[in-house]
Parts: sequence; C-alpha cells; structure tokens
Amino acid sequence: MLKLYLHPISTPSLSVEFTAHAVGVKFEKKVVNLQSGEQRTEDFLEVNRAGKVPALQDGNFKISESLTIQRYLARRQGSDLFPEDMKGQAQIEQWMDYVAHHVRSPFNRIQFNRLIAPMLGQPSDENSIKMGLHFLEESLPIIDLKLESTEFLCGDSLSLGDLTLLASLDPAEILKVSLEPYPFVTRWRQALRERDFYQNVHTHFGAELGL
Ligand SMILES: N[C@@H](CCC(=O)N[C@@H](CS)C(=O)NCC(=O)O)C(=O)O
Repeated sequence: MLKLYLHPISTPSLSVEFTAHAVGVKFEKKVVNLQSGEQRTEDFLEVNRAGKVPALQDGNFKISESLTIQRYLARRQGSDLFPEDMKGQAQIEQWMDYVAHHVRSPFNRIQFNRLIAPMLGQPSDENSIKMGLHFLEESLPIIDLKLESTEFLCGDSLSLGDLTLLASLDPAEILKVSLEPYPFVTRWRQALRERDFYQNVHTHFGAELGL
C-alpha cells in the first residue's frame, strides 16, 4: 500500500494528508518523529535523502516535496482537484506556488519562533515574527479579495490550491495570527474545516499533540 511519511504539525505534511483523503487514496500513515531526529536515520533517508517530511512511497517509487506529492496523488486517482486541462492546471499551480511562498513561508517563521523554539528550549526571534506578520499582511488581502468573488481559489470547485491554503493557515489560532481582518478567508476556511478530508485528519491543528 502507498505510504505517506508525515508529521502532525508540519503544514506541508497536512497539505498532503488533506489531499490523500480528498482524492480517496488508501494509504499507510507513517509519523516521523522529528523531535527525536528520525528524519536523519538511514531508514528514512532511504525514502527522502533530504531528510524532510512529507514523503511518499508508492511501491518502489519515492518522491518528496508536498506540492509535487499533491499533484501526484490527484493524477494517480484521476481526481478533479487537479483537472487535466493545461490552463486549469496552471491556475491551480499558480495558487499552490503563491500560497507556499507567501503564506506558508511566513507562517513557518512564526511557527518556528512561537511554537517550535519554546518546545526546544531555544530563544525566539521577535524580528523574524514581525517579518512573517508583515508578509502575511501583504498576501492575505490578495487571497481575501479572490475569495470574495469566488467560492474557492480557482472558481466554483475545490482544488489542490484550496488544500494547500487550508493547511498553511491551519496553525493560525495556536500561533495567535488573527484571520479576523479577512472575512472571506474566514468563511471559506470554516466551511472547509467541516469537510471529511479535514475531519479525517484532526479536529484542529496540533490536536494529535494535545495542543
Ligand atoms: N518544501 C518542502 C518543505 C519540507 C520541510 O521543510 N519539512 C520540515 C517539516 S515542515 C521537516 O521535515 N523538517 C525536519 C528537518 O529539517 O530536520 C515541502 O513542501 O515538502
């Protein structure tokens, strides 16, 4: 059976896990213990030489990078979350890339400094948090404007772009990043968090770790 190597508070892992449920693929979930350094063990490096989650193993075939895995899963299952037409795909990929660079990346800064560093007993970098919040103040209005005019990021049907965004925003409450200034993002997010593909993973970000 297809194996997915994940961690519950890794937002790229969540993008992949939401996608796996949404496209309806059966998979074995392998949680990689990042705290104990399991990602650097020889066994895991055989799956992903870069020592990062998420990673996928489908028989002898192994790939990493969340956006790539999302596309692979959707194509493998013939899912309309990533339809076959070239222009439709380009629109979805544009949002996946935008979200990964301009939403997930600033969130990662904030997550490291407000959640991971305290867990590791390391100091937090307030400047890095400020920069993260500043980058989000630039990108989230663009997304809010889009979701004012369409139900989903790419029109009237759910796509991989939505799943990438949903995962990237998942730690908002835990990280004390307010989404209140973005009413259309908030409405879209509430609706998607009710869906089975989300509920099959968890009730909220970090639930698996008791957060
Ligand atoms: N660009 C990668 C990012 C992967 C990544 O940075 N994963 C982190 C968890 S969010 C990781 O495995 N870190 C462990 C380490 O670097 O030791 C993707 O989208 O999959």
